[in-house]
Amino acid sequence: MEFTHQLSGYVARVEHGIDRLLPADGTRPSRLHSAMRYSLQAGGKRLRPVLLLAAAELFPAAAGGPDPLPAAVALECIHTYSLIHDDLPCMDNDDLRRGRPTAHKAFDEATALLAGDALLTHAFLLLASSYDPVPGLSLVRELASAAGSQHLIGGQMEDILAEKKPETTAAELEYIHLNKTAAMIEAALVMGGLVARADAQALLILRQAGRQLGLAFQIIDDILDATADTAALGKTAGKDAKAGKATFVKIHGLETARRLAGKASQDAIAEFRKLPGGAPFLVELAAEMAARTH
Ligand code: GRG
Repeated sequence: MEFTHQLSGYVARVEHGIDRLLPADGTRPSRLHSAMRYSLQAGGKRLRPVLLLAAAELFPAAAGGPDPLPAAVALECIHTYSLIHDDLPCMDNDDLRRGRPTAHKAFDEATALLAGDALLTHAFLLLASSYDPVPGLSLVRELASAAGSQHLIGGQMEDILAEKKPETTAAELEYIHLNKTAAMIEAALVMGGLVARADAQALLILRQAGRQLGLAFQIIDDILDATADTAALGKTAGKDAKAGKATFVKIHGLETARRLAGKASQDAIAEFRKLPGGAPFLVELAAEMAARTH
């Protein structure tokens, strides 16, 4: 109960932050700002910003330090841009996201493309205008790295290339998942630590925990794509198998995929326990994630 209460508190802070920190509805160009808000305010689990806020609160400096909320919103802006672009006809060509028509279905392709671009840019505007050079510069570096060509975008590129190949190896799939998915989850925890002036050792623990949690998250996403239905997921289920995509389920089978997800979650939990106070909220979040059904 305590966990659920804390989680809904973090999510409410994120929702409020999104509303406050995005260009206001109705301001020019209103079609673009509506499209940005349409995708960003469509719900979603808010996993990454919640991780950032929870990580920041582990450290005593957080109390008198800068507000982690703009960094949390910046991270969700980047995540949402990546979903908008991923759904475009030139990529996954999907109709449903977060239980609603995708941005290019609700608006049009050009508007969806621009809304994604604008969310990406807005993330860095938020960081640059909300923080002093310390920790602002390190936040910019962390987010740019996680979202850039060697992580999020690089993982997406390799994923697209893998779809065209007859076989994907387990190592190639792990590369895709670590970069397309885990890097942003890793960045969430590290950025929380950076805002709260965590020391180098704590930042390393947050990074390692994020990598394992991100891997677990994506393996579970693969399992859900193969086993859950569209209504429960709020996005098209069974899409990976239909597209012949390499997934943990396809390469390792359902049982092994479940075992690997369990192992990655446990590894993340072991790292969280090394953090100040044993990070009970993050430990429980990792355990809940392992059991998620959507
Ligand atoms: C277009 C640069 C670019 C990248 C796209 C995020 C992404 C990379 C693709 C989306 C497809 C996918 C399965 C990505 C793996 C990460 C993932 C599971 C994203 C969905 O994140 P959730 O489940 O979504 O946290 P919500 O809607 O809850 O925020």
